[in-house]
Amino acid sequence: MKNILIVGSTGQIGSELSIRLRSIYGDNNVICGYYKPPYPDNFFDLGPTVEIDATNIDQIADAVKKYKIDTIYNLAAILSATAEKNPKLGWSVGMDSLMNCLDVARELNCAVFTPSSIGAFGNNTPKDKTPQDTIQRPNTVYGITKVVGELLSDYYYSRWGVDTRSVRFPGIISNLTHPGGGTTDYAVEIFYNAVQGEKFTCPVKAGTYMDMMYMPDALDAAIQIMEADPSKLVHRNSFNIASMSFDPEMIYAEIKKHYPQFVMDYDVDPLKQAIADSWPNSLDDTCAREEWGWSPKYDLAKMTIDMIQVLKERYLQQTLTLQK
Ligand code: AKB
Repeated sequence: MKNILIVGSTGQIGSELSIRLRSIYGDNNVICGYYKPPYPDNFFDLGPTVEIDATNIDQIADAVKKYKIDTIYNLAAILSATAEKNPKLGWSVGMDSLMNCLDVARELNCAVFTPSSIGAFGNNTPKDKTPQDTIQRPNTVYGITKVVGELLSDYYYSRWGVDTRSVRFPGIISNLTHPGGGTTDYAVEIFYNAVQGEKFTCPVKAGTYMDMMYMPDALDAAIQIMEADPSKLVHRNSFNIASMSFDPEMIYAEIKKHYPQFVMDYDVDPLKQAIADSWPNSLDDTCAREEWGWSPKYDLAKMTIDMIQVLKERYLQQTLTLQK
């Protein structure tokens, strides 16, 4: 990767992936595509940016030509719970951005990363240690866009040789930009409440297991898969990756080790619960480990320590700034 375009660079993944990519490939070689505010305060100072509506193919093509792009990170998406409330929007954002990125990549010779998700599986997929190649019959529009994305990306590779690659992200836990509209968002929000001394009300039941991942590992995955030796890749779109699986009681217990007074109760959101129940408990990521050396660094305990430390420092800084 030399010149990279991120479509959807201000979202949960994009806002941290852009920082990491710029630290590796150079500030001027990573072009951040943005669509709607809010942008971080310093967004326009950190490196090249370009306004891109992912549903507009000309805007993507113009940016690819202007900046001589060789790799596109296609991150535009509407997450699972929001997409269930507005299926048409979920479908059009997911599919239009994908088709546009694939067509531009085919025409202008770029590699494309498009994330898939644990949402690409459904009720009749094996729940535990879900295999790499298995039944994929999701019952959410988000999941359907992810399965179509996997299939179309493989199609563009086998038919036209477009270098498409992908991983199936679990719920991603991050401390910079909030996810918004996902089923796994609770595992991010719980940290913010704990650090601010507030009670947390969990929208999914105790005993609901899902794969989760700390953002630094997710970023490693998104970069390593694009840098992987293509001759070693048996699969492409998309690889199971995993680092931890937990239910609300497990993350609550882990946070309580640091905040013994912290309180969590439940108010189950039927939509999120139904989505979570249809997803795997844990994925088998053997193929990613074997084909491109996937190896996560964070488990639940290590992630909890880091999340709390980062958020605590941030709130302390904010308090000090307000007192000045
Ligand atoms: C969501 O909850 O929708 C996402 C995902 C698992 O893809 N975080």
